Formats: sequence, C-alpha cells, structure tokens
Amino acid sequence: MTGENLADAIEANTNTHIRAFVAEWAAITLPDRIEVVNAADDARLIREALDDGTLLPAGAGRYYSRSHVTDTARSEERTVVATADPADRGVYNNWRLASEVKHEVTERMRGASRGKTMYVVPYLMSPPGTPLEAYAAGVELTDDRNVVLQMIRMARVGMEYLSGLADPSMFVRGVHVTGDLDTLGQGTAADQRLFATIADERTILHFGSAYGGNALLGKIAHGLRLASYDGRRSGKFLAEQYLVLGIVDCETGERRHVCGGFPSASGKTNLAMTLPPEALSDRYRVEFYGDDIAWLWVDEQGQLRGFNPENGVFGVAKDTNTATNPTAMAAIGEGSGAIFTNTAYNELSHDVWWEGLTPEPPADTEGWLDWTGAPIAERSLADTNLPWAHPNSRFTISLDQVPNIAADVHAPEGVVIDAVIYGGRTRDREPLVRAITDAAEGVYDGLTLGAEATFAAEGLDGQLRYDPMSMRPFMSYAEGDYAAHWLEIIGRVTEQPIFAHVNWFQRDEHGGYLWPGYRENLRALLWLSDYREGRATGRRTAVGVVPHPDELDLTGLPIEEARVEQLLHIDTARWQEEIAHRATHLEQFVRMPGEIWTAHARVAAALNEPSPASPPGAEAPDRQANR
Ligand code: OXD
Ligand code: MN
Repeated sequence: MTGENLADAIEANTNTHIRAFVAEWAAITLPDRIEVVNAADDARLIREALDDGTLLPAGAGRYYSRSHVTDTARSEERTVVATADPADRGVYNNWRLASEVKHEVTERMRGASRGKTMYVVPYLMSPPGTPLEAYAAGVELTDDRNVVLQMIRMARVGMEYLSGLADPSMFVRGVHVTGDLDTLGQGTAADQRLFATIADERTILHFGSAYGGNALLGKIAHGLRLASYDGRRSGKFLAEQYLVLGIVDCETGERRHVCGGFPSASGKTNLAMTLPPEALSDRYRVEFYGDDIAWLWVDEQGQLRGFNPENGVFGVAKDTNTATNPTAMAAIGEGSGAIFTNTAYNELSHDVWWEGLTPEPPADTEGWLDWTGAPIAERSLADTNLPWAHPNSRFTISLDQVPNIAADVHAPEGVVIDAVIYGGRTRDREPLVRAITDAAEGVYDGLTLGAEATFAAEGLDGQLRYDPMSMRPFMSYAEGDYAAHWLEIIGRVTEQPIFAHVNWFQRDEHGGYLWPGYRENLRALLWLSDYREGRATGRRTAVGVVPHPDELDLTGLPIEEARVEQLLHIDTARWQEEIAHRATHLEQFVRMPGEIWTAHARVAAALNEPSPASPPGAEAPDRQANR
C-alpha cells in the first residue's frame, strides 16, 4: 500500500490521528485495499456479501451467515487484559504486561490481511451527546466484511460520529485481524488466537476469530472491558453487562427504569425485551432500552443515570420463540435486516430454524442444512440427535427494529435508574425477589451473584459459579478496586436506587419450575416499585425484604397460595451454607473494601438471629439508611 493509495482511500474528513492509526496498522497487516465505512454503505456491502456467498438470503431483507466451525463463541481463555501496571491483575481478567502482549499480537497480525480489504469502521458506543461521549468514540479496523455489517447494526457507525471529538486523538484504537482459521490450532497448546485489550493505552488487538463476541470490538472489548477500565480511571462511570428496561404505569403515568445483571443463560435478553403479563397489559407498558450493556454515572443532581451504549441486539437464537420472547420474534421479522449466524438454514426456502423456535424441527427436511452446512436429510442414524443450530447461534438487529423500543433510547441524558437488580439461576434458596435497601449490601449482592453449577457428580450441586455483577468475563482490573469504584460511584447518589435480587428458576420437589417466568416476571418488578414507593411494606428477612404474598399483583395468574409462599420462603440453613461459600469467594480478591466485608458480616449475623428477625414490615434503622 503506497502513501498515495492510502490518502485516496481515507476520506478527507478523517482526522490526522485516525489517518496515522490506519497507516500504522496497514503497514503491519498489509491489506490489498482500505475502505472507510459509513452506515449508509450497508446495502452495498450486503450486495457484495450476497454476491460472493459470505451471506445467504434469509427471506424478505434478512440474511444468513455461517462461521468457521471452530469459531463459534467467545474464547475466555484466549482473552487478556494488558496494562503497564501489575496492580491491575485480577482473579478473572487474565492480566498480562502490555509490552509483551502487544508485541505477541502484532507479530501474529503481520501480513495477515494480505489479499483482503481493511475496513475502517468509525463508531460511537453511546447515543450522541452524552456526558460520556469522550469515552465512546472508536475506530475498528477489520478485515472481515461480515464484521462490518454486524458493527453497522450494533453501533452508531460513520465518520460523522467522530467529527466533533473534543480531543481528536481520543478514540479507542481497535484492530481485528481474522487470520487463517484453518491453521490457528484452536483449543490446542499451539493456539495462535489472542484477544487483547491494552486497557491503559485504549487499544484493542484481536487476532484469530471472526465470531461476533471476539470480532465486534465496539461491543464487549470496548463497551465493557475498556469502558469499565476508563470508568474507574476517570472516576466518572461504571460500564456493566446489564439490561435496561422501563416500566410505565399507564394509569398513574409513573415511569421507572430498571437495570441489572444476569449471568449467561439466566434469561437477560428475554427479560430486557419482556412485555407485561397478558392480564396487566392494559395497565402497564414495558419499554426496551438494551439487553446487554449499560453505562452508569451520577449526574449533577446526584441521580444515577444510565444508557445503553449499543445500537443493536446480538441475541442468542436458541429457545427464542413467540412465547419466550415475542418482542425478539417481531424484531427479526420481514424487512428487519437481521443477520442470523449459525442457525440451521433451508437453501430452498431460505428459512432459518433453531432449537426451541418450534417444539419440533421442520418435519420436511428437504433443503435443510445444519449450522455447519451439512444436509439434515443425509445425516447418519448416529447423528440424528445432533442439534440443527449451534447452541450459540445468534441474530443481529439494530435497536430500531424492536417494537417496544423506548422513545428516549437515544436521549443524551440517559434515564434515571430506579432499581438495580441481579438475577441468577438458583433451584432453591433464592426467593422470587428480595429487595436490598442498603447500597453497600446491594453492591455485595452483585459481587456474590452467580448461577448454579450442575456438577452433581463432583458434589457441587447447588453451589454457585460466581459471576460478580455478571462481569466475570469482562473484568478489566482487580476485583477489590472494582468494588471500591462501585461504592464510590453509588456513594455520590443522593436518591439511591433500590437494589434487588430476583430468581425465576426455583424448582419443586419434582424438578418443575415453581414460577411460570417470562412475562410473569414483571410482577416481581412491580412489587419492587411498590416497595420503593412505600406502597408495599414487605417482610424483612436476614437477606433483604421479600413481598407479603398478598402484595404481589397476581391478577390473572392461576397460582396456589402455598406455591407463592414457597417462592418467597427464606431457607436459613441453605443460606448459611451459601454464606460460607461467599466468604471463600470474596477472600480471593485483593483490596476488597471493608464495607463489603461489613455487609457480608451483617447478613451472616442476621442469619444466625432467631427468626423472624423482626415483625413483618419493621426495618432496623441501619437497613433504612441509604448507605
Ligand atoms: C456475550 C454477548 O457473549 O453478549 O455476553 O454476546
Ligand atoms: Mn453479553
């Protein structure tokens, strides 16, 4: 690539810092061409992809793509956070020294884009004009057109989003090079893949994958890992793997915003996109803001505010259907521009299918190919039980396709956050909902979030795989410092959001779910609003306030009283076991603040008190305090 070609390829409105960044990496990766992308290029890029077969038509303005069979998910063990400061080493962030990692990835990227186009994707991970905009600007260089198409759906893409930068050199520098996926030795000792966030240099270097979670650098690497690092370094904000939704009471006009973290496979996208229960749908409206990431800060009035930095949804297809997530089904409908990845595909009808879309796969297998491209009709008997779609198959759509999108989803001021919820997947112990009024105890609850391991054979059944704040794979610095930063941010808030823990997954003695889940989950969040506003008093327990059974609005839900009581029961003995596990979990982390240990000790002591700890509705003064 000559200097002249480069100058031609990069439009005049790129700033000199962007040009220098592109030139530096083009000289390393050696692409044949360079192309600067804008969201308006989507139709042309789609046409090119259909022409060369990297996308296939999926009916009425929708598209299908298949990834390399070894490249279907995020690779946590190959993902590192690197800085110059060893104090950034945490338990989960695979910390490494920046100088070493940069060198290693750069060597792997050398000449690896030969024969390809380097797309320059300028983007913003924020609605334009937010107070955090300076941390949201990025430029991703990628050698994969499908990555560009997905970025256009997931972020605000175009040079215009970067033209007004207060500091034109302040953008995240992201380089994505796919590499030869046939020769990377995925999963072996010689694995060449390396996904590095050089956090203190605001640089992301990902080599060896074209899968969304590894290759859409705006989403996880910038939107979560780097933003969470920036949030602490600047002292200004939090970046969390949280959903954001709004609940509107159409009778009173009350509008509440909830954000929260859920470990994967705990129903976060379904909850984010939920609708009210059928019987309450005249009264309430649920508004969608985001299903995966929230950036949170405290405004000048002392209110906790948040927005979804993404502009789209990269949702797991498996089990998405008209009952579990009617919103997603509508959003991926005709004309949506959806891109499906690694679902099953019918090469004749151009339909897509995944496990759970319908109870049974299509009866007529003619034309159906599984996610690897193999014809279903030709499967051997031994393969008949293999899934048609990859379990991590995905749909990618932009936010504006979601039918109940909130009108203010792009508002630069974000929304005031009224509640922060955590939800794991727990078969007994965790009640349907418990409210936590003390902020440090809320942060402690987030740090001890987890989903149940199912290692019955190892004797671990019922024990959690902890996933603090649902950030375990995205932590960018030491967990104790992360907890301190949370306490610092939440300590600035004058009107605290309420914290809560929810659990939709309790089982009865036969293994069946006690709670119907899905749209009915809103009933727990409505109680939370009632409790916060003083319309419900709840019952104080050692681990928070649970609803009195008659405080849950169960209109139109046939459910026995005994079952509701079971859903709200606190099993002290099981909780005491959990407290011991939590202590071991928290002890791993350096510099865990004293306030977190105090919250832990308070809950542990309350569990040892004779029960009930106090008459229903009564609150010990320390629990009424905002902090
Ligand atoms: C994830 C995602 O991997 O959101 O968490 O895609
Ligand atoms: Mn996620």
